Amino acid sequence: MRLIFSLLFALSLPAFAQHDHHASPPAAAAKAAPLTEGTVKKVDKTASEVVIQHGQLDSIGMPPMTMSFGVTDKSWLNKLKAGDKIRFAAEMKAGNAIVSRYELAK
Ligand SMILES: [Cu+2]
Repeated sequence: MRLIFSLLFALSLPAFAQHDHHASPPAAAAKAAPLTEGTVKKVDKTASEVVIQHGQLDSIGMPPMTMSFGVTDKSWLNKLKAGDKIRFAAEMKAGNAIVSRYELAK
């Protein structure tokens, strides 16, 4: 019984976090966000997504992981390729993580 209660309590926390997220300032803040290191793992032009192994992304509250992102500009899908090392900024748009800008890392 106690375990279930703890679980329910833990599950209720993200709801508060999300509420806070809605109140956070939009575009201007995201543009100023520091760039995060990432490695392109896959470019999916059909889905307009790019899979990136990324470092800590404070702008969207994510620890390092490999995941797919949408892109702000679809032409980026033709420029990026698997293996590219990039530095990028991410933001949440309509519930999806998207790359808001990037540059190739040297
Ligand atoms: Cu992630």
